[in-house]
Amino acid sequence: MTINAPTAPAQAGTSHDALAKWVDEVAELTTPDRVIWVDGSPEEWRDVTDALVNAGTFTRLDETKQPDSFRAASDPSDVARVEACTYICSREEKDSGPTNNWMDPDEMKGILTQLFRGSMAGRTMYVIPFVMGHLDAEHPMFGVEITDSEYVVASMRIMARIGAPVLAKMEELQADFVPALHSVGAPLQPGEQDVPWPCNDTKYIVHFPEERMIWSYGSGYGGNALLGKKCYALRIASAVAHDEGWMAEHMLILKLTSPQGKAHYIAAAFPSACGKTNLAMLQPTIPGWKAETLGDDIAWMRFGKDGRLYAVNPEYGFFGVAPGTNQRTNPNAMATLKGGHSIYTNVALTDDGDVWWEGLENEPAHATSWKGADWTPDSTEPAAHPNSRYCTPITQCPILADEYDDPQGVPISAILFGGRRKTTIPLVTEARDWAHGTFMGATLSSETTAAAVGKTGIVRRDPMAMLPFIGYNAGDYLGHWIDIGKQSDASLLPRIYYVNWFRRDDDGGFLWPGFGENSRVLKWIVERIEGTADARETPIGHVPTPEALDVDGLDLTTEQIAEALAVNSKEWQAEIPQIQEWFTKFGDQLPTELQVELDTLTTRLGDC
Ligand code: SAT
Ligand code: MN
Repeated sequence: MTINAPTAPAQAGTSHDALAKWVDEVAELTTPDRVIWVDGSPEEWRDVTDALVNAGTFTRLDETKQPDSFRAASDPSDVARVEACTYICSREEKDSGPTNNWMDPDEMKGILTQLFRGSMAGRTMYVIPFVMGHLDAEHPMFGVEITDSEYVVASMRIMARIGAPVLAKMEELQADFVPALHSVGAPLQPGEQDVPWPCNDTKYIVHFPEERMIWSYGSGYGGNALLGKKCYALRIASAVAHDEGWMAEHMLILKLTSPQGKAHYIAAAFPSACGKTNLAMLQPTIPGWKAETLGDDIAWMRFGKDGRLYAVNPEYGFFGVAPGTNQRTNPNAMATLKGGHSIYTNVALTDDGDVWWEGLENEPAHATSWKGADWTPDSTEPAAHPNSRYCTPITQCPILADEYDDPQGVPISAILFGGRRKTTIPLVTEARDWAHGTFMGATLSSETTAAAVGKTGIVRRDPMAMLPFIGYNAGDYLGHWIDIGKQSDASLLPRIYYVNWFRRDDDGGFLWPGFGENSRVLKWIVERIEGTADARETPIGHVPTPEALDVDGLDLTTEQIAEALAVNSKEWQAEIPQIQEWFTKFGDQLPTELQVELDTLTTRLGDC
C-alpha cells in the first residue's frame, strides 16, 4: 500500500499516464486528506478492516464461528439499489430510452462536479485498479475505482480481481480502463466525528456509456457503490458488447454433469433476489447428477471459433441475499461462508458474535437487529433487512467448477429465463427457436423484490432480467439479441427456456418445491438438448409431458404436477394485451421479429 502525502503528486502511484492524470484531477476536485493505491495485499486487508472496526462500521465476528469476517450495518436509508437515481447519460436521449433515466451528459457532469467538489475532505481517497474477468483474457476489461469508502475497498477486494498485478498489467499495456468514481458524499470538517455509515440523501448513480465512465455519489450500498458489478459489468459492458457483437447478461453460470458423465453449461437470468444464487449452487436431489458453480450473477458471452457461445463470469465473489439462505436452500453458500473472509451487511448480530437472518437455522433468543435494536423472536420487525447481503470469495465455494478461472469461458448449451409469477407461467417451457426464446426473455415478468428500493410484489416486465442494467436503448438491446441469433448456425446456439419456480395453487401454496428439486427441471432440459425427453407442443412453446419430468420420490400429486405444467389459455389471453402494451413502449425500436412472435402467439392461443 503506497500512502501519498496530501501534497505528493499521485503519479508516484503509477507509470500509467492517463491513470495518473485522472487520479490527480479527482484528488484536486474532491480534496481528500490522503491518497492510497490499493495493492490487494493481506496487510492491506488487515489495515482496512481494522479501520472499519475502529470506525464502528464493522463488527469483527467470533473467530471460531466466522473466521476473519465482519458484520456491517448501513444507514437505514441506504439498503438497496436506487433505480430512480440511476442514469444512463448517453449523448442522445433516444440512446438511453425508453427504460432508463436520462440527462444530458454535460448537464449531469455539471451537477456532479459540484457535488464531488470537496466531497472527500477529511477522508482517504482509495485508488482500486481492477479487472472484470480474467487478467489473462484476450481483451482484459480494466477499470479503476476511486472511492472514499473503506467498506467499498474491502468489498471490491472480494468481488473483483484487484490490486498490484492488475495495475502492473495496465501499466505494461498502457491499457484503456473504465474510470469509476465513487464518493459517499459526506465530507468531514476538521475534528468532526465520523458516523459508522457515511452517505448522503442526494444520490446519483451515473453512467456515460459512450465515454465508458461511471460516477456514483451519495450511497455506500453494494450495487450503487461497488462499481465493478452492475455499473461496469452490466451497464457499461452491455453498451460495449452491443458495439462489439457480444453479450453482457444478468446470468448465473452452472455446470451440470449427467450420471453418464456428460457435462452441459447453463446460463440463467432471473431478476435480483429471485433465487439466482441458489440455482447457481444447486445441490441436485436426483441420483447421479452433479452441479458445479461458475458464477451467480453476471455472464459475459462471446462466440468461440467453433460458433458456440462461451461464457465467463467477470466477478470474483458472491454478493448474495442472506435471508432465506440456509442448509436446506443453499448448503453450498453456507459452506462458502464457512471459509471466512466475508462481509455481512444488514444482517442481525447474535450475542455470541455470530450473524443471523430470517430463514437461517438456530434462531437466537436475542440478537441485535440490522437497525441496532434489541431483537427477540417476538419482535414485529425483522432481525435482518430483507435485502441484507453476504459478500464472500468465489474461490471458497466447495462446488466451484475448475473452468471458472478459464479466460476462454465455457460453451453454453442452454439459457434459462425466470421470474417470480404466482400464475400463468408454467414450471418450464422450451422455446421453439432463438427468436422465440428472445421473445420469452423480452417479455419476462416478475413480482418486484427488496433488491431495489420501492414496493415489492408488483408484476413488472423485466427483459432478460436486465431492466435496471441495460446501458443503452432497450429496444436496441432486444434487437441485439435477435442479431446474435443470426451470427451462428441455429444448431450451435444455446436452447432457450422459461422457468417459474414460484407458481401457486388456489390456496396460495407453492406448486413446486424448488431449490435442489429444480435439478429435475434441469435434467429435463439436458435430456431435451440430447434429444431424449418428451414434450408436448403448446401455443407458448414445448412443456414437459408429465411422464418426461422425473418426479421420482417427490411428495407431489399428479394433479399438482399437472397444475405446475399447465398452459391455461385464459391466463395467457389476459397476458397478451399486457405484452402488447409493454411492446408499445419501444416504438420503432422494437425488432419486428418480436412483434411477429406476439402475433403468432395470439393466433396460436386463438386456435386452442
Ligand atoms: O445490489 S446489487 O445490484 O449488487 C445486487 C442485486 O440487486 O442483484
Ligand atoms: Mn443481480
